[in-house]
Amino acid sequence: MRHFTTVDDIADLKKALDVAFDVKKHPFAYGHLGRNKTMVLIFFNSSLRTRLSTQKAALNLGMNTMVLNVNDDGWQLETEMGVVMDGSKPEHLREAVPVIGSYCDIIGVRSFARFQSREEDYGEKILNQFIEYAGVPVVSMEAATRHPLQSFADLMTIEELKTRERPRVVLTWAPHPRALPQAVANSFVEWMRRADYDLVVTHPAGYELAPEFMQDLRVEYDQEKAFKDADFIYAKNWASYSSYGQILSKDMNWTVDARKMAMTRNARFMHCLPVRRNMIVTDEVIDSPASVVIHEAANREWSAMAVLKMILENNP
Ligand code: AN0
Ligand code: CP
Repeated sequence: MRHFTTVDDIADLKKALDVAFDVKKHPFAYGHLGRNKTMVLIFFNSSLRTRLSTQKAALNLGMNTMVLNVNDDGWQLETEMGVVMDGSKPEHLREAVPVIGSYCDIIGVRSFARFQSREEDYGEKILNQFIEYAGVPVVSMEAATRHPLQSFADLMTIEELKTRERPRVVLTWAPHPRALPQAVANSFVEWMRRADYDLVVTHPAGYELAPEFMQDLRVEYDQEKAFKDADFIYAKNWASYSSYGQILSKDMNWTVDARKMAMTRNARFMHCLPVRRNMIVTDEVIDSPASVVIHEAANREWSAMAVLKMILENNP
């Protein structure tokens, strides 16, 4: 593996999980791998978990880390090719990326969907410029269409907590006051499919995910039906893909509550965080023993460490 941007960069998912559980057990056994190496973490958007867990993972591997919040600390970066740069942005990614690459051995990038154009977001313009011009391995820390470090941690969490071989995993849309990317949901579908779980997706009409992610997966539009027999309820809001970036519903009937959780097979509640309480999920559910959101967030350190370890081993 050189770059990590999707589950497709993982050749053997079972082996990758073994690596993740191994580093979770032995966090400080591989400090030699990153000796005298540096990872730069670039953020175009806010982050709590990704920033801290990825930095911690790099430190566990003996790497030095440098963090740049582009919007607060650096020059504002132009991302469009061929433009006359007479606006507010003094530097182009075309120079910034190879310069950053010259200072480090691995780059982590967080670049959300901007919702200006579906083609631009789904073309992963920013992430692809990093891959093309960095000259070093690039790790997605959530790009416009995917959040693979999150899904990897989600997969670890389900593997640790499942009570049957092929658990029923339900991805449910839930209401949110702002337009959020489809990245977490897209990735979750992609990783759960590779894990061959019994995956059910439920959301209101108009929130269908991109066909390349859904493929032959059927949507259950009745949330209560979807919850029946579920082992895991994975809640997430996303804005519409077809009416790109729009909020079509804030229907609080889709909030995950105790009445709906009671319809499941004693399911665990999952969410990538940050979560809006009493919009996505009620206090009662997120504060109940069924909620595994902290366990799930803690696994972010190990999914990041597994990915960085594999990259260091493959790119000495
Ligand atoms: C982001 C999202 O939905 O993609 C990050 C989640 C990891 N969430 C928010 O911006 C609230
Ligand atoms: N789940 C997640 O990626 O959180 P942050 O946006 O805080 O990094």
